[in-house]
Amino acid sequence: MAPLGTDASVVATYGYPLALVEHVRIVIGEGVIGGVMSSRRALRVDGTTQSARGRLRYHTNSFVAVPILSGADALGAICVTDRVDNQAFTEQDVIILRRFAASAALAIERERAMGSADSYAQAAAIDPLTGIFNRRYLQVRLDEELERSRRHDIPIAVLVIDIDDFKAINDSYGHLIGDVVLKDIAEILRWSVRVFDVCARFGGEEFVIIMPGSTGGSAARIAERIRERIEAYRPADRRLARLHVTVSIGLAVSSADTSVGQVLDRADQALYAAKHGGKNRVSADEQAL
Ligand code: GH3
Ligand code: MG
Ligand code: MG
Repeated sequence: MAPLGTDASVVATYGYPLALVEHVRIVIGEGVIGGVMSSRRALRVDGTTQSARGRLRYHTNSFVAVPILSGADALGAICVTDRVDNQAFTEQDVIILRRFAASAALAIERERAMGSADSYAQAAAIDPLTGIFNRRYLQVRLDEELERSRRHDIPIAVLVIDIDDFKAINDSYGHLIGDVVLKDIAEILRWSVRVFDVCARFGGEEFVIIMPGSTGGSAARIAERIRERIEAYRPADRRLARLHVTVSIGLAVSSADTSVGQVLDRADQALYAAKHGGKNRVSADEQAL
């Protein structure tokens, strides 16, 4: 894990407060702990020999430091000093500490694996440009929500939101500005919905919002609010003062036997009608209202 020259720090102490040492920077390859981590070898000083690794700060001259090893990596080190009977540490003490270190290595590895599993799961669900959910997550989540809506007999409204003439925005202002607009629109969507609604980037310049428990009427009001907010949106950059962004929105509501594909399809048909009707408007599937 820790190549030469990188830092380690003290994360746990026994017998004195962590606050005394948590700021101490341990450079791998330097000093007692850094040396044990880079050499991957335990160090025992019995008090009769002087450490070759530099000045010590302990009360007694006897101490042991053992590396916490995981394969070829040193994850950390366990260091003990001041034996309670004031005797020097023995080889037997080193053996006992190695057992502790082996258990610690397993625990640290497990924590790390769980931490990275979390971030992989997060990365797999989030669109990196806008920070909202991606299409894959949306489809899984919509399936779960439809299942739940059948069990509890509650409706689900779905909005499909497509930026109008986005290609022209890219062509006039460039792709990077296009990306800024996508991020800002995602942000507007996020603060226009309720906490339990799900916003996702469905692809390109198209977004989907799932609204569990929402009827067609209340979803239509939220859709209209989103449309107005985006029409009123002005980018922070003053060079873009003349940039106007609008969206068209299609709305559908699930019924008892609707599949993910069907409800998205109906919202998409409604979106098509909104585009066809002149853009910058909300259009609802006929079953929604
Ligand atoms: P309409 O009003 O009919 O929706 O027209 P439109 O121009 O918005 O639709 P069209 O599908 O013709 O163009 C979508 C554009 O979105 C084309 C594509 O280059 C752009 N686009 C897709 N993904 C991204 C992206 O991640 N960043 C940027 N900047 N542009 C993107
Ligand atoms: Mg578009
Ligand atoms: Mg589109």
